[in-house]
Amino acid sequence: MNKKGFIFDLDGVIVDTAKYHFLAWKKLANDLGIDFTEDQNEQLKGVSRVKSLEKILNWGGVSISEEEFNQLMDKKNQDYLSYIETMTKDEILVDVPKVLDLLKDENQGVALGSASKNARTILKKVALYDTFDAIVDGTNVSKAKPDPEVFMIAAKNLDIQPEHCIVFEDSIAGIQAANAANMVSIGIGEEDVLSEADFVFQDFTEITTEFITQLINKH
Ligand code: B16
Ligand code: MG
Repeated sequence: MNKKGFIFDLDGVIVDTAKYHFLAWKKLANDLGIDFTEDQNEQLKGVSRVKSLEKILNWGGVSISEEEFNQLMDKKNQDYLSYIETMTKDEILVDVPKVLDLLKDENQGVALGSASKNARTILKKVALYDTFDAIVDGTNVSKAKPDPEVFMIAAKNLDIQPEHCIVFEDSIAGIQAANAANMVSIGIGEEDVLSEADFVFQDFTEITTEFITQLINKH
């Protein structure tokens, strides 16, 4: 069968919103008297908003009420939304449109599989909302990556079997989710970090037409 499902993570694969998450989490942490470094931000990649705040509070040894927790989550998201407000298609990562165009030309299924509850807003900002045949994000799932739920729903919405799906991911949790879903996992980033992936590329400039054609024609 040569119609496959190609599922893209958002942050770190299509756009670099990690830098905006960093600014918003850093402000929140510092306001609570907690240090927050770029290394810690790395550990929040692909992690849901709730789990991210839990980790930050844990690192700082701070405990708060449930009400305050919810207020902080809201505040962080308001800050984050103010950063993504000005995003344009110039922020799409290099050569992502090249691969999306190729998949569209080849009539392949193309889906988004992101942990972010803001994914639809971001896709509209960067003018990619209509590119995807299916969009599954943090508002559609009950279990966070590394649970395969987000990618399983994407495959179902594309009407393509999981074993005929290919996932592009920048986080370890996301690669584990793709592997658990029995999909081909393609890591975007550092080889040593994403060693559990079936293939790893630094970015989309390294992904050739031949490679995509092989994935399409694979049994
Ligand atoms: P939000 P992805 C993830 O996006 C980010 O990598 C992660 O840092 C963030 O906490 C998570 O989305 C939730 O985002 O607060 O917007 O719901 O990589 O799965 O596209
Ligand atoms: Mg990501």
